[in-house]
Amino acid sequence: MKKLIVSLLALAMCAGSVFALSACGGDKKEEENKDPDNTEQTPGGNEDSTGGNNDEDTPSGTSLFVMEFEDVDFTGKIGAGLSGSTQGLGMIQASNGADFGLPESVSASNGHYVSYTYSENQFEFTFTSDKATEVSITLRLNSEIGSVRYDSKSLGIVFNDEDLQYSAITVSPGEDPTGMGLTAHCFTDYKISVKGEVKAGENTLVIETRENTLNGGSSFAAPLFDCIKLTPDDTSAKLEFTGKVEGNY
Ligand SMILES: [Ca+2]
Repeated sequence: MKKLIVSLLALAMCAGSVFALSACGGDKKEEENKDPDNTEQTPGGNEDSTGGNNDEDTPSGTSLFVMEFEDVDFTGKIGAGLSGSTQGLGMIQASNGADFGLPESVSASNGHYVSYTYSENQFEFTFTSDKATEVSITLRLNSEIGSVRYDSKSLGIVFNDEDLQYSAITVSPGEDPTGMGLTAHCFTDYKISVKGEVKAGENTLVIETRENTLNGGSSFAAPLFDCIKLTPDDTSAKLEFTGKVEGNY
C-alpha cells in the first residue's frame, strides 16, 4: 500500500514536471509570436514612404507621380478570379512586402494591389495638372498566370479619351529575390512605349481589361495591378490625383 502511494506520488510529481515543461514551451512560443509584432513597425515606415509618393506629400521638384490602383472607385465593379468571383472592394488585396522580408523594389506600392482582374473592367484615374505636358507612363504589374503578352486590344490604356496604341508588353510573374517563392507579392515596372498628353486642368486615364483568350488560348487574361507612375516631361508640372477614393482598405 505504502509502495502504491509512493509511486502515485512520483507519478503526480512527474506529471507536474511535464506540465511545467510544456508551460515553459508555451512561453517560448509566445516569445516567437512577438517577432511579427516587432516587424509590424516596419510597415508604418513604408506607409510614410508611399505617402511621399502620392502627389499631396511630394515636395515640389519631384517629377514622379504615382497613382494606386487600390485608390480608384470600385463601385459596381465585378471581379473574376481564377476560381471564384468578388465585387467592389473585394478586389483589393493587402500585400506588405516588408512583412515577408521583401525589398521595396519588388513590393506592392502602398501595401495593396488589385486582383480578380479576369473580366472586363475599367480602372479610372482622374487627376489634374497645373500645365500641359507629355508624360511617360509606367504600369507596375504582376502575373499569376505565367508570362502573357498584352497590347492595346487586350489591355487598354485610354489617356484623355485617346486609346493609346503601344508596343506589346509581356507581363511575367514577379521575381522574388529572397527565393522564398513569394512571386505573388513581387511586382515589376513596365514602361509603355508611347506618352500621354496631359492637359492643364482635369485629365482622365483609364486602364481597361478587354475581352481576350490569352490565358492558355481559352480564358481571359489580365495582370495584377499595383500602381501607375507618370513622369512629366516638364518637371515643374504639378499633378494631383483628385479622383483618389479614401477608405477603400
Ligand atoms: Ca498599390
